[in-house]
Amino acid sequence: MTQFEKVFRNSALHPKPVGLVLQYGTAGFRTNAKELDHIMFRMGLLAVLRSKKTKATIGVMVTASHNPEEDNGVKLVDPMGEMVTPSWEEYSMQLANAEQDVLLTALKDVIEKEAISMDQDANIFIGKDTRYRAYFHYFNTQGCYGSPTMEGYYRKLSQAFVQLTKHAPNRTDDQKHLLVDGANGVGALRLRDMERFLQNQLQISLFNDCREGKLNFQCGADYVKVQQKPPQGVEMSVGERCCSFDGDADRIVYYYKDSDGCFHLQDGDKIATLIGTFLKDMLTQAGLDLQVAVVQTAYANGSSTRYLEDVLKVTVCCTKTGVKHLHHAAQEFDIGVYFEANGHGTVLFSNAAVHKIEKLAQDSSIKNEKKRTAAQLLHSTINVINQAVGDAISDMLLVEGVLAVQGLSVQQWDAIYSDLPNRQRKIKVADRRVITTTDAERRVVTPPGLQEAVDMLVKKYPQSRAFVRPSGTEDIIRVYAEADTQENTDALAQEVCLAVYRLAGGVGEEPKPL
Ligand code: G16
Repeated sequence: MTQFEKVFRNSALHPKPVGLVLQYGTAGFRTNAKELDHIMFRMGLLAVLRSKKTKATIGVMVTASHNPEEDNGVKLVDPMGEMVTPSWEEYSMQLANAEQDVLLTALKDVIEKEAISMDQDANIFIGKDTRYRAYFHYFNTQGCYGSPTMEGYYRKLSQAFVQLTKHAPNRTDDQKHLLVDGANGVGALRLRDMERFLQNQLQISLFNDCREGKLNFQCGADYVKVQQKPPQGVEMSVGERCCSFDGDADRIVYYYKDSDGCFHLQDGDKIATLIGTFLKDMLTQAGLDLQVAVVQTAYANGSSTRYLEDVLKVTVCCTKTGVKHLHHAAQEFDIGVYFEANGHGTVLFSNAAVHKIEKLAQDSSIKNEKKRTAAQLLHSTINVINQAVGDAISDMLLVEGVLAVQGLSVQQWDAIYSDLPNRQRKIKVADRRVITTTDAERRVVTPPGLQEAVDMLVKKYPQSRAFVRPSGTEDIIRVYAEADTQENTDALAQEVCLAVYRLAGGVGEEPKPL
C-alpha cells in the first residue's frame, strides 16, 4: 500500500463533517473539541510536510489556551518557535476544509507547490495542555519529546534568574514571596517541578494547581483581565504580589489588593512598561546604543502608550491582535518588547544586540562597576527570556527579577502610570465574518455604518476610545472601550455593544448594561 493510500484509508477514520468550514484564526484552529477530530488528523499530515520542507523539527501545540475546557485547538510551530508562516496557514485551511474525496488532491497540491521531497525524514514535537480531550496519538512523534528538554528549560531559566537576583541582595522573605494562580493548567504542573531549581530566590504559593477545579474556570489570566477581579481560590492579603497564568501558560497578569480592598491589575501593558523602563536604564548605564521598541495592539491602554512615547521615549508600534503579528514587528528592532494587554508576550534581542551585550558582559577590563553590573544584568535578562513566543514562567521570572533588582514593590510598579478605566465585552452575532477591520483592527470597514456609529459614541465621552473586532479564537465579536471614568467607560461599552448587535446581526437577547 502506498503512503497516499494509507493516508486516505486512515483519514476515513477521522472524517470531516460535510460542509464544515473552519478558519485558521488568531492562534490556529480553535472550536468545540467535538469538531476537531479531522483537524487533528490533517494537521498531523501538514506538520510532517512542514518538517520535510524545512528539514527541521516542527511543533504541534494541542491547546485552546484561555477558552473553556470543552474547546480545544491546534496550531503549528515553526523551527525557531514562531507561529507557522502565513502561506502555510493557507495550506492548513485547504487541508482542513477539503471534503473527504479531495483530501489527497489537496495534500499533493501542497507537496507539489512546495517541491517537498517525500524521502526526507520528518520530526515532530507535540505539546498539550491539561484538557481531557487532548488527542495526539495521530502524530508520528518518533519519541522526540520528553523530560530531558524540560529539565534543560528549568535549569537555564532558573540559573539566569538566580544571576539576576544576585544583584538584589538582602531581600526579605515577603519580597521573595509570590502567589501564583496556575489556572488548573499546564503551567501549574511545570512550576511545581521547577521550584527546586530556584534556590529559594522565589517562594511560590501555588493555587488552582490542577488538584481540583476546572481549567480556566473562574481563574486564570483571561478571567482576571476581563473580569478585573481576583481568581477564585486565591487567598490574597493586602499588598501581596499575585499573578495568574492562562491554561497553556503563555499569558501572565499580575495584581494585588490595597488596604481599602481595591483590586489593582498589572496587565501586559504594565509588564511591557516595567521591562522597557528596566532595559532603557540598563542600556544607559552600560553605555550601549541599542534601539528599544515596544509593540502593542489596539487593546493597549491609552495611558500606557502615552507613557511609553512621552516619558520613556521609546518607539511604539501597534499591530493586529495575535502574537504572530507582534513577534514579526518586534523583530525589526535591536530590542523589541512585545506584550498584548492580555499578558501574552516576550522580548526579542537581535543577534547584533546579543553580541554587543555578551561582549561587554565578558569584558574584564571594565573598571566602572555600574557599567559592568548593567552589562551583566542585560546578559542575564537575555537568558531568562523565552524568545520563541514567550511563556508565562519565563515572563514571571523576568518580572520578579526586574522588581528585585530595581527594589520595586508591586504598588510602586503600579504607580508608574495610571490606567484609563477600560472594559471588554463579547457580543454574539449570526456570522462574525460580517465585521471586517483595518488600521490594526482599530477601525471597522464592514458592515456599513458601524464605524460611523462608534465614532459618534466615542465623541460623547472624555478621553475615550472604542473599537470592535471579530475574535479569532471564539465565535464572538469583541468590544473594547476606555474613557475618563469607569462609569463612562461602561456606558460607552454598552452603547457600542448595542450598535454591533443592531448593525452586525446580533443574536439572542440585546446586550444589557453590566
Ligand atoms: C490567543 C492569541 C493571542 C490573542 C488571543 C485572543 O491567545 O495567541 O495573541 O490575543 O488569542 O485572540 P482573539 O481576540 O482573536 O480571540 P491564547 O492565549 O488564547 O492562545
